[in-house]
Parts: sequence; structure tokens; C-alpha cells
Amino acid sequence: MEKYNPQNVARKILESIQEARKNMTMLNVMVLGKTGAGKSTLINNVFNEELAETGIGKPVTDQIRSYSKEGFALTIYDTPGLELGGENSLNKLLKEVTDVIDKGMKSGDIEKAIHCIWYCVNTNTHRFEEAEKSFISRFLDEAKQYNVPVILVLTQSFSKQDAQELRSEIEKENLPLAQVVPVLAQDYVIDGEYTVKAYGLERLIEIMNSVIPESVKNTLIAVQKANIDMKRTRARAIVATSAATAAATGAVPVPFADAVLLVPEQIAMLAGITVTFGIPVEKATLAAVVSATVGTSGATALGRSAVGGLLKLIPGGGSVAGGVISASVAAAITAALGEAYIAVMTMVAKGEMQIGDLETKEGKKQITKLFKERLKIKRNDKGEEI
Ligand SMILES: Nc1nc2c(ncn2[C@@H]2O[C@H](COP(=O)(O)OP(=O)(O)OP(=O)(O)O)[C@@H](O)[C@H]2O)c(=O)[nH]1
Ligand SMILES: [Mg+2]
Repeated sequence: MEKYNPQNVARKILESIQEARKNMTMLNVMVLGKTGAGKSTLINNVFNEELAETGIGKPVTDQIRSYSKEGFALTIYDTPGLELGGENSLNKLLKEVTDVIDKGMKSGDIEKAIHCIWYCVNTNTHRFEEAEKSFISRFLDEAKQYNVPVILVLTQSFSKQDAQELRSEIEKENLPLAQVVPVLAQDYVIDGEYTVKAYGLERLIEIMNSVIPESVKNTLIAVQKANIDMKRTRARAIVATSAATAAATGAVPVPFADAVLLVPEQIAMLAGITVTFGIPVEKATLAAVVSATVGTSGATALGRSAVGGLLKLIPGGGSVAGGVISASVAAAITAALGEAYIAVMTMVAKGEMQIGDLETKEGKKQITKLFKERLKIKRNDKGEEI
């Protein structure tokens, strides 16, 4: 068996993270709307990477550009600087947009299809302009055959009342839209005095998640930063699966000198949670997490007899009999580790702590505390709380 130490395990987790990122199905989102509607602001406040700011993008057609980043499973199709002036330009745009959708669909490759379209209308235009209305209904008519969900995003909705009025006006048209969603992507300061807090992005992601194909849902959860709850839910599902697998694997041997508690499922679990949160982590951070939880003698926060210390905390954990821990104890340790990691990732995602803080003495102490608290939870033999 390979020598166990936090550095080795951290390296394995990193490899598993890279693998999971590579295997993530590409999510393709098209963002339409007039110049100044707030498309770039929306994109940058919804996704982990500031795609719309990373240069001018790649021209796809005259009006459409694509933005992507190596190692990030998202492509945005944007229409920067779009003006809807006159019938000619509307026809041209309609053709370009449907061509891009058509090409993606006909490729037969889910990673090339457009999975969702945001049509952005600035709430502050106070009305649904005729040209725009006509374009949208013709466009929706075309889009129908491709089954691409279109969400109408009412951008810059710092006045919720204006947004509601515009929303009812649009809904009267009975257009085949997935939803009409008012948002304010970024805090808005009025007269340098009042600040209207950003809102609506969480809901936009929730709606989007309910209309996109199953195969890109995990990608959406990982690449967006607006809906942390959705990340937590997904991460908890990963933990449940890992704990159940750890239990199903059966009794886990525990060599005393090197407490190999980090079985492959736990490595995959920590990688999966990291990818779900979309937070860049370094090897040193992962090593800190490992040593602060299931780490071995010397490096561990739990003291020299790491295993014995862990087992004492687990209700009914017992002792290490014959160098083997029971399946249910393996599940309990796995669940506690996963939940503690989700707790710190949530704090980082919410900006309550920095990822680098985890490497500090204080940070490690906090992880240990979260882990120990979760070890004490009563669970069934699949690691589920009872
Ligand atoms: N405070 C605040 N300002 C916003 C918001 N959305 C857009 N803006 C502002 O409105 C202006 C236009 O926003 P952009 O995001 O650049 O609009 P766009 O649709 O990308 O425009 P083009 O790239 O020209 O097509 C910018 O000055 C933004 O700062 C928002 O949610 N909150
Ligand atoms: Mg823009």
C-alpha cells in the first residue's frame, strides 16, 4: 500500500479534481439583448469566471461572439453592441441566431448544442418595444423546433414595481417563454445615497436548472456562483453516495502506523465537492484539510492515536478490533468529513473566509472542530443522520 500522508492524498485529490473538470459536459448559454441591456454584467455576476471581460471573444457570426476559458465547462454566446434598428438588421440577427442553434443541434453532440437562452430586456426602458416584441416572437417561433428554453431576463430591475409591470405586460403576450425573471445583477446606487441590493440571480439559476438537459445540470451548478444552496444540495448528494459506498465496501482495514482512512471514495468525494463549489484550491489547502481531519499521527490535529480518537467520538464507534473498522463507522467518518468540507466551502463561497485561511493554524482548528462535531452525529449504517 502506498505510504499515506496528507501531501500524497492532496495530490490524489487534485488529480481527481482535474479529471472531474475534464469530464464535465460543456454548458452552452446564449445571451441576447440590445447593447447596454446588461448582458455582460449579468454574465459576470452569475458565473465563476469573468468570461465577458476576458477579451473580445471569438467571432461566431457578424453579431455573435463566443466566450470560453480553458478548463472551464462553459461557453457563452453573446451579442455585444447589438442594435435592433430596422427590419433588415432584425432579419439578419434572427438568421444568425437560428443558424448557430441549428448547427449545434445538427451536430448531434450535446456539448455543441445551445442549452439555454437568456433574452435580456432592460426594465428601465419601461415598455416592451415593438421592434423587440416582434423580434422575440419571431425568434421564439423559430426556436420552438429546437426545443431550446428561452428565459426572458428583465435586467437592471432596481425598481421591483417597474419590473413587475413590465413582466405582466410581457406575460400578456403569451409567448412560449420558460419564464420572465426580473434581476438586478449588481448592487445599484441611486444618487450616491441609496443602494439597491442585487437580487434575482439565485432564482434565475434555479429556473435555468429546471429547464436545461439533465446532462448539463451538474455543470451549471459548478460554473455558477449565484446559487450557493444549489451547490450545497449537490455536494450533500455526493457525500451521501460516498458514505453509502464506503459502507458497501465493507469493513475497512486500518493499519495503525498510517491510518489509511482516506479510502478512494473519500478522495473522489472531496474532489467532487471542490468541483461543485468551483473554488480553486491548491495542494497545500487540501493537505491542510486532510491533516486537520483524518490526518495521521504527527500531522493530525486529533493526536497520535488518530483512529482511536476518531472512534471514541462516533456514537457506537467502538474500537479498532483486529485493525479493522466496521462498515458503518467508515460511512460515519466519510459523511462527517464530507459535511465538514461542505461547511468550509460554503463559508468560502459566501466570502466569510478565504480559501487560503484553511492553511493557517486557526483555519485548521476550525476544520477539526467542524469535523469532530459531525462525527458525534448519530447515523445509520449508510452514514445518514438519524
Ligand atoms: N448597478 C448595476 N448596473 C448595471 C447592471 N446591469 C447593467 N448595468 C450597467 O449598465 C451598463 C451596461 O451594462 P453591460 O453589462 O455592459 O451591457 P451589455 O448588454 O453587455 O452591453 P453591450 O456589451 O454593449 O451589448 C454598464 O454601465 C453597467 O454597469 C446591474 O445589474 N446593476
Ligand atoms: Mg457586453
